Amino acid sequence: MKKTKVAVNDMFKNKPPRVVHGYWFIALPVLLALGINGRANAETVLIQDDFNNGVINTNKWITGGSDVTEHDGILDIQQNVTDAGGWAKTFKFTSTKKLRLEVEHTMHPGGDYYFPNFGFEATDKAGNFGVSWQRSDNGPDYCDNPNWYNKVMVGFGSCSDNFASTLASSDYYDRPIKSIITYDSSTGKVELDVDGDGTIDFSATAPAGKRFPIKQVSIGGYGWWTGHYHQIDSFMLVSLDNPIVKGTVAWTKPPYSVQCKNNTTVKSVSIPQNKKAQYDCEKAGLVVNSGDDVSVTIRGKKD
Ligand SMILES: [Ca+2]
Ligand SMILES: [Ca+2]
Repeated sequence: MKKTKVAVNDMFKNKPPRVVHGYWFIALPVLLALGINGRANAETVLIQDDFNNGVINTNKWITGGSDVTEHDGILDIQQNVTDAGGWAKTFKFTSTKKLRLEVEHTMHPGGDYYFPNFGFEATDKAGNFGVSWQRSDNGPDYCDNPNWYNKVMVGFGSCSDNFASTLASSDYYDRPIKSIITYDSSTGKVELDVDGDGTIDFSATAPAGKRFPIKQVSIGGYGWWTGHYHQIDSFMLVSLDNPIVKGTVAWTKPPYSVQCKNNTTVKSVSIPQNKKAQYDCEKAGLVVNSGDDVSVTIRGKKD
């Protein structure tokens, strides 16, 4: 904290610009100490693992079934026992409204009934959905829609809320692929870039009423009987939620304001004297996009 001269020309817009001596400002570290969210990069890594040390990181993963092991740089989810195969899921993380999953993986079917997938568990179970590379000879597994046989699909929990791509699931088996899945619970849109080339290959939209933040991701390698596996070479789950640019401040030494800043713009929010008050940088006119580096600074008068 340092003493400084601060121009307060736009702090109180109905007053002429002026320079006031004896003001001080509190920047980010103090804000954090006060429990106010100050600076945030919008891309927050929630879970990342390369599976390169031969030991399942039990701070990140919950696993079970026969069998799940980490070896040779991969998480190896095998289906070695009928209906009791391996499974893995992340620990629950701070729920995110918007996310991107980047995963390098290999899917191997042990037969004609195989359902490798990534499952996204929402804060309300109505919002759960999955991205699947399924192939099955059992009609109900593709909702008895012949056009959906052996298709990469996004499913929101019932046949009426399933969406099939034109991509043949089996085209992606038995070779390493990179899949990038993004989800925005505000729009419900799921996008799949199945070869990681930056071009979206398929998208689907969750129906209204099924759009909730996501709190956990699972990896499935299920299939009928045995012999299937789903191997994960790398896994990175990123939250794309916008920076938090609102909060509450309470000061007894007026006047004070909150200054919100991104790379190009500064906006100030004045706070009523002797009151605990909320500030919201976006309402003050700061445009905050995903990926922006935003800082919040509180200005007040020294004794
Ligand atoms: Ca690896
Ligand atoms: Ca693509």
